[in-house]
Amino acid sequence: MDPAVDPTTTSAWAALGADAERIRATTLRALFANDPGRAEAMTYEVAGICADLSKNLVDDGVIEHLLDLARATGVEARRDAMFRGDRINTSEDRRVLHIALRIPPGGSLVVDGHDVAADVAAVLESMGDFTDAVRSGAWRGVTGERLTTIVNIGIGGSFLGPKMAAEALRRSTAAGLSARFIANVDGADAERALSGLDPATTLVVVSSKTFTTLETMANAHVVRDWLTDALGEGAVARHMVAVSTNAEAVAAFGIDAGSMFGFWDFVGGRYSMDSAIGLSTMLLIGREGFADMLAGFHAMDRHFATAPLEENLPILLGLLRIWYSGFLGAQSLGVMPYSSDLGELPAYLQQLEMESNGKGVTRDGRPVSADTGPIVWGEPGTDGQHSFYQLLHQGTRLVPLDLIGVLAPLSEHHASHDQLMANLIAQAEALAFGRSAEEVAAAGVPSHQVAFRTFPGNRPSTLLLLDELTPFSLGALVALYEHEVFTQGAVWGIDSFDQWGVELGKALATAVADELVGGPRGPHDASTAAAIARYRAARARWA
Ligand code: G6Q
Repeated sequence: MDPAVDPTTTSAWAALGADAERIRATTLRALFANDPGRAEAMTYEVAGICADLSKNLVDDGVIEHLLDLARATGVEARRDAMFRGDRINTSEDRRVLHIALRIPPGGSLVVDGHDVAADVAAVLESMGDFTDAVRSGAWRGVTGERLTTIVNIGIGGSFLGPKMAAEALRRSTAAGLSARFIANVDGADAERALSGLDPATTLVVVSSKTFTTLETMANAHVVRDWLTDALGEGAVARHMVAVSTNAEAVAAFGIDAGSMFGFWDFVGGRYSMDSAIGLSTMLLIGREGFADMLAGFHAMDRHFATAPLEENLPILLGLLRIWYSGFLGAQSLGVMPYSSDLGELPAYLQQLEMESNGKGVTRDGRPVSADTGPIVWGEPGTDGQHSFYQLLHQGTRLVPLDLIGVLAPLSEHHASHDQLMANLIAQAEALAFGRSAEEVAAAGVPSHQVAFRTFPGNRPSTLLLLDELTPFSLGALVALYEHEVFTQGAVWGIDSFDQWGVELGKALATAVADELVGGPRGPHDASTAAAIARYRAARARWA
């Protein structure tokens, strides 16, 4: 394993420390005033996405030293290792090849003498055939009715991507088809998803890489009972399919091998929405739509793999995150899509960023020496403007933002779209440049209110504008985030592809679950023991 370079020991890190002093002493107003070409020079166009980085708290010196940091920590070599199929997920000894999922038809990626792109193409083909059959009505339910509602059962990486895509690609979805999602082991989730549904027209996709995940298996049994109670045992074969890497467990559950769509351990859960985990997406938007989405992913992959560092958008975005957390004290990253259809994007990115880079040891097992991944949060605009934007404009914390907009309207209400985009653009402007006390006073604000109505500005944001929201642009956008996450992890020298912190939860709950229903009690601290006792007492009233 190549040892990770400690980024804080590099000369680039020292130079950035000095840069931070300079940047703290200046303002975005001054940076723009001193450089009329700033906006143009810092705007990048890749795969239908226009990214304006100019409202970030950086100057040329910062960018130069961030790029030096990327070179010193071997970001490009690590990227190349991923694309080659090296086992860069060292703690799990796995390759990291989600990029193989979107190699165009006819392409190949030979790893250890085996063409993984051919495997991917074969699964895509069977997904496509199944999708065509369901959409044409060649595949029907046991009563002979067409299947029009897809229920995806899955959690984490087997849920967040498909859910986000279903909402984002609403306008690319065939009329008459819809999807619902069950993730949480809370029975209310299943109750809500199944409410009003007709089992005879429902297709259930059980999505689980391992096919052992407690929540998913519990929900799969609930839904199987719901189907078979209404339609008989024969319903499973026509109404349930599986997406998994675990053929044995799928068979044991009672789903036929021919109704299973596979993928591989080189695809991490949070990197799997473009694998067979995207079956619900393909059913909604069709095999051609899914191919367009993969083409969008691939376009960004090629950019990431080949563009020089200084023009490489995912690398630049990743380095900006490191700048804010390492040098300007930012704890979080706000992602604000100005599009209701992208409303699930913050939740999707929370997992992608925080499960990938929320790590405290380097890939060779040493404690990290700088803060790692930011806390990611966000809500669609303009909703957020009427609540937490107060803190963003006038609070004491630095919160860098990604503001995301779609140029083409996503509804027939074009006047609303004008308003939506006006809000996006005006917010970015106000956050960056604020309103000085002089400007506020000059606007006629009474002097006793001037302090309260002054906006300091200097609040950084990145403006991401998609030409339109299509399968292609969604793929490109997600790949952009995947690779900026990669960049951060490479600089910090962490393994962005394991998730031991999440694994712990799976083991813990199993032990406590036994105790709640009367099993042997383990030694616990007084607080935990009291919570268990309280629940057992409550349960005695209804069990
Ligand atoms: C993602 C994580 C995690 C995973 C879920 C579901 O990277 O590994 O979110 O996707 O725990 O796992 P299964 O797909 O195996 O059910």
